[in-house]
Amino acid sequence: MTSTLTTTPAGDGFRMPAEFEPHAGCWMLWPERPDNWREGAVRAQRAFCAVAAAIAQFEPVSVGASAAQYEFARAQLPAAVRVIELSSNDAWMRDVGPTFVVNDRGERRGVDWRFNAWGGLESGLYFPWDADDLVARKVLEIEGCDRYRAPFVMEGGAVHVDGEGTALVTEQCLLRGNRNPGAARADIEAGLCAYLGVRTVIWLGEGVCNDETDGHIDNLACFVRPGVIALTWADDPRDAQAMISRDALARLMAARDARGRRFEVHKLPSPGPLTMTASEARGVQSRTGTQPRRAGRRLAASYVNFYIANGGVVVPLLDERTDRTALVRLRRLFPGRKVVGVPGREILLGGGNIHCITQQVPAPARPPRG
Ligand code: KQY
Repeated sequence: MTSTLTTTPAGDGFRMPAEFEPHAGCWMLWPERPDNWREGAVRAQRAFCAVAAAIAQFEPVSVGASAAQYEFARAQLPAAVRVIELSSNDAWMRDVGPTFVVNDRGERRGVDWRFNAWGGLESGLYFPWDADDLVARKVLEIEGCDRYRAPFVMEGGAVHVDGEGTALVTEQCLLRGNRNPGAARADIEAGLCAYLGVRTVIWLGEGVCNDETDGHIDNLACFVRPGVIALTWADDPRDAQAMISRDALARLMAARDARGRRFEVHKLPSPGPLTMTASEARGVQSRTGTQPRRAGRRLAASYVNFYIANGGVVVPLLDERTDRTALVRLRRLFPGRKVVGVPGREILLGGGNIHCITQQVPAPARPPRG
């Protein structure tokens, strides 16, 4: 049986490991809502299958699907992928799944953040979100992990860690006030330190242009290893992304991580700008309570939204003009891993990408001998 703990991970000696540390596996959810995924979600389902298959080359993958979609999902996904009946309101496992934490005695637990669909009734993306808010708890039961129920709203895509005490976040997302009204920067930092076991929080400004999550960090920048960061970059000064990325770079160059290191920052090209076509927008059903999809709207496309697996990196392919450069740079950044590109446009049309639809389960740390 698993328990809900009333202490905090940091207080109990737990920390969130970095994504580049070894994994026991990966969790995803099966997309189906027709008011977010065009054409009844069939194209997104194909894209999710390709992502699951790519990750399954490197580590075990589990996919949660609704009762209505279970049989179809099981038939579409590779046999090596475990499919489990699991309700959710959409398919963003990064944000609704647990954030796993480990200690140095080989124990693993999970943080179950409160979830309000990226902004609640004021500015969230859909209503209701009650099934999403139960996903982390269910995954933790299946994984046999004790649970910390965080007393504040957070999403997994809103934070990256280096596993050595540093967290990376954006002001646009965490200071907007639609997650935790009234919470000041210091309150948020205290929450991240207590629930992720970090000591230093580095604040970037805005996230990627038009990111409907209010600028999640996982679309803008991420750790490649401790002290090394990949940052989405636009050269064209007429592109609004150029100023956002320049500001992020300046902040990163001025920052020090929890161990006092300066950062080495590597730029990944920004695709596009890409926009939603009229036929793509027409394929999404409109529904009261869900944000509408409009033709011509700029998509929050980013190669930084990749997933690091055991021995692999799974990267969204987004634009023929920039895909090759992104892959070449990522291969240089991850010399010990196989970098695999998977078509990402259908996932992007739903508002995120490969990192947003995945959640790693870290391998328990090896307890010290003796
Ligand atoms: O990027 C994410 N982490 C989630 C995107 C949610 C989009 C909902 N339409």
